[in-house]
Amino acid sequence: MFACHFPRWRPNATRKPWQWGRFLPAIWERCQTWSCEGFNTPAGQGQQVGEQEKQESEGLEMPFATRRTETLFQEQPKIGNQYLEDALLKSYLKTNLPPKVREEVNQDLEKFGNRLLTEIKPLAWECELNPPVFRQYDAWGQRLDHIITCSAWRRMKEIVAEQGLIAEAYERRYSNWSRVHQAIKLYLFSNSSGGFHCPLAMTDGAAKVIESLGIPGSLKNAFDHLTSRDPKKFWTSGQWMTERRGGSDVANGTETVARKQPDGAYHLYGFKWFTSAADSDVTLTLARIADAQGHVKQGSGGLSLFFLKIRDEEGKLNSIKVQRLKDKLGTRQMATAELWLDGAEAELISAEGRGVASISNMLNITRIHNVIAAVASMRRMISLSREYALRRVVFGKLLKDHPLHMQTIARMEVQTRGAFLLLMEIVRLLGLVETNMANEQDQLLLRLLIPVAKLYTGKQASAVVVEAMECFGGQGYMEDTGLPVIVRDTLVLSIWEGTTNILSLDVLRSLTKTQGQVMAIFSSTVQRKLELASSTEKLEPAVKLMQDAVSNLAQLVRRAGSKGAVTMELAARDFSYSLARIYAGALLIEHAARPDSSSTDVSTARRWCNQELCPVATELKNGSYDAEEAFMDSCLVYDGSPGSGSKL
Ligand code: UCC
Repeated sequence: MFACHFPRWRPNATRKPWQWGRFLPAIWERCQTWSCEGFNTPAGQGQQVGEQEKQESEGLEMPFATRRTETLFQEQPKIGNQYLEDALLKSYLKTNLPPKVREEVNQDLEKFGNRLLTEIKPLAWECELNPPVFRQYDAWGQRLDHIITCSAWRRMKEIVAEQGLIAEAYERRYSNWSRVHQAIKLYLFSNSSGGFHCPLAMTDGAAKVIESLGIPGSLKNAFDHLTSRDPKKFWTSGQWMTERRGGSDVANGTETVARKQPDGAYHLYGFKWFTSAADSDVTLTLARIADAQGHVKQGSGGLSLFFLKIRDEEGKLNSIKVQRLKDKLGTRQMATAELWLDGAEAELISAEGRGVASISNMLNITRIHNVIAAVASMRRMISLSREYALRRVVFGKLLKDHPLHMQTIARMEVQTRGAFLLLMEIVRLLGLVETNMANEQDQLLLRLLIPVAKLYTGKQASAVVVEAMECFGGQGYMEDTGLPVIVRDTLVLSIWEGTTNILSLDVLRSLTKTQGQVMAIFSSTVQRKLELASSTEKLEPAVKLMQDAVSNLAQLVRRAGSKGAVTMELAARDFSYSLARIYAGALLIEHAARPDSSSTDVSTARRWCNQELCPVATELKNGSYDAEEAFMDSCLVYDGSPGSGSKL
């Protein structure tokens, strides 16, 4: 059916084997234009190919020419200034920022976009090619525990200080809009950061914790370093929460013990299993304070929060031993280590037993950074895909002229736009909270939306980057294109800072803590946004779908009180997805209802709302959260395995 016109080239006796090899590139090049009947083949093309082939076989030297093998047969996709090329970002700023702020922010972002292209992106690639190296001993057996980072990584640290990527949020020169400004810079930076966005996330989180403690005198110096614009002064922070027994279950898995010293400081003893950016200057970590008899309190109430410097002025480690560096799937540019704390000197910075609640301030910031990274990865892969589609010819025409290919990218674009507006909403709310301009409702909404956005965008990003990799065919799978780096580095986003299920349970935690009040705020906020669109005819179908989803959700929440804990847990993930889809839908509709909105804004909102907006309602109707279904889940998982006997 698909009779392909292969080049009629046959090896013959007079042709030497080395000549066949020289002919292969010509065949490959021809492959780019092979026509297949059944596909859209321009009339007469087959005949043209035949003619060309004849000419080539007559002049054998031409296809064998080295010149031809060295000719690039596919141009690589190139990206431009990522700020200038981001239509939604620019329209968001135009709609929301006060004119004076917008003008200044616009200039800064344009300049930053250029610097990213010319200076920062090449450094990121260097970071990828020169991952950190661990040197445990010197030639004479002396213990060193040196984590050696490359010069590009160290340069990155200077640049982020100069650019004020942390400082911007704490100086608040644009009042409540400072967080939006910072988040956009981080969003542009993320995929050109060579992994440096990770220490930045934790640095921001540490500064936030210190600020929320009122910047006590003992931490003033650290706060100044963490929020400095001076490259010589700027410090980064770690966030050591994970131990061998506790990644998610920090409360029960943390074994590190803190012993109080006569001078009031503490010495920490324990083993930290994952410590990201282990080359940082300082860190926050959790430990259990031992009493005079050496006893510690177990559980969440036994954990306290500590601040420590990782090295002293001479660079000597603070009674810390590096066991080894982690061998990770991605984020290889950044040193993640296993560390022994062998009496590391630390300062207690929370009330005793309030460690988890205190470090939550850090978690909520790093989770926002996670959202930034997720949206940035999606955006970068789409930018590359759409650019490639302008260069790559298949089946006789550019990829951009293949409707199915465009549909694939457009679907990713819709997902990315929803995620972007969700991100902007969170940082907008954070900015209001930090400048005392938020009411209680804003605060509760922010508390709810952080885990919702983190879990949802982490999953979206993983799906989008894998889909986008396919837009490059086999090239997408090639290491030296840099595309697999983006894919690998994105896959961690649904894991670190809390997995999807842990974040879903955190969504329930925020509901329980407010006795459901936060859901009333959620619904009324969504309704308000929908009302703004009520007079926009083109958005009517989308608004209708949203209203149905909101009412399904409200019904479900009303009935939730009578459901048991298992049902709530089983519904947690679908419930969180429903919140994400509904809230992002409302934001897209609100954006599309602006007087100067574009047809793409309207189309995005409509397309977003055509997906299932409230999966939790459907699954509830299907009985997916019933006890029998939970039992069947286990049966399915263990079907045929040795564990099944005990289950059935
Ligand atoms: O992976 C890590 C480093 C990676 C590198 C950083 C990359 C940054 C990425 C940026 C992109 C470039 S560090 C490890 C990350 N680990 C986690 O995320 C832990 C995941 N597990 C959880 O989140 C759990 O839910 C826990 C640990 C928070 C659960 O702890 P508990 O103690 O069992 O939970 P409780 O008892 O419910 O909560 C204790 C208190 C409560 O306050 P009170 O006592 O006043 O009622 C909670 O309301 O903490 C409060 N709380 C929170 N408050 C708990 N979570 C939160 C929250 N998210 N926000 C506000």
